Amino acid sequence: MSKLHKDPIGTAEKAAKEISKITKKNKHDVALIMGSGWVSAAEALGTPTHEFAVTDLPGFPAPTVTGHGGKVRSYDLENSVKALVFLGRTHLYEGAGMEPVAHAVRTAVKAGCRTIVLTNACGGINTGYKVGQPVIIKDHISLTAASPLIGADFVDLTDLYSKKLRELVKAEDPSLEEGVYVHWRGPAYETPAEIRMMRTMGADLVGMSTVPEAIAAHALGAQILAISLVTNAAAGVTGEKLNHAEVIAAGKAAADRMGKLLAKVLPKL
Ligand code: 8IG
Repeated sequence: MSKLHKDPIGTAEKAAKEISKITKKNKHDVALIMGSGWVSAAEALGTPTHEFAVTDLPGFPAPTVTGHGGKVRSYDLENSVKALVFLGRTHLYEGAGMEPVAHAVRTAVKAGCRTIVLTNACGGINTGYKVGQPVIIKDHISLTAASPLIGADFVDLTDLYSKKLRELVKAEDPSLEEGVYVHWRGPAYETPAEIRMMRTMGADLVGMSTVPEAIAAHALGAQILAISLVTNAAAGVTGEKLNHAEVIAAGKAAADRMGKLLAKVLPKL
């Protein structure tokens, strides 16, 4: 590894050891990264055995965006499934590069998690979507030209968003649709012309997260489930302007349904 880069996997191993120390659990099974709007959905998982600040672990920057938690919780779910839940995440647009973006999922994999569940709030490009609708991510298009991987790590992304896990979630809730998610660096939202370009490319959803985490976790052997919550119509779809407060409000309104879905699905992953 180039000396320009730190040691991301080593730092994740250190963070995972710290989680074991804090929770007195030698491993966790599944991790959940809760994006904006999803934090209150975590309530449906019951009472965590432990809660601590991400900044108690090595390698995590303090959270910067309103609506994001900066907390980690450990849960003992049904079927003795141990779940690690990160409330909030770091985004590429925060400007610190890919390492902090990928750190939570790398830490989770090093803590033993074989399954990573990524949630986010996003814009709806598909005009059939309604605000407040959850959509399972079936594939992605990366428009950031940035990767969390460094060096000749030619990881296969054919089944990045595990078909098996997608089928399992749809069995729980057959009304759920699947879509293609575009990763946009932000922090500015897209122009209407960019949204038309994305729709032409085959995209249904657009957001500023999830993709680097999915790639980094899959490169370490984890299977991925990703669910988006459509909290606004993408630019130009309705003629309305986009604002962050509306996104937070739409997330809060849907949190109950999301929480119940996650509580049913997590112990089965
Ligand atoms: I919430 O419309 C949310 N996040 N890029 N575009 C992009 N990210 C988003 C959007 C959106 N809404």
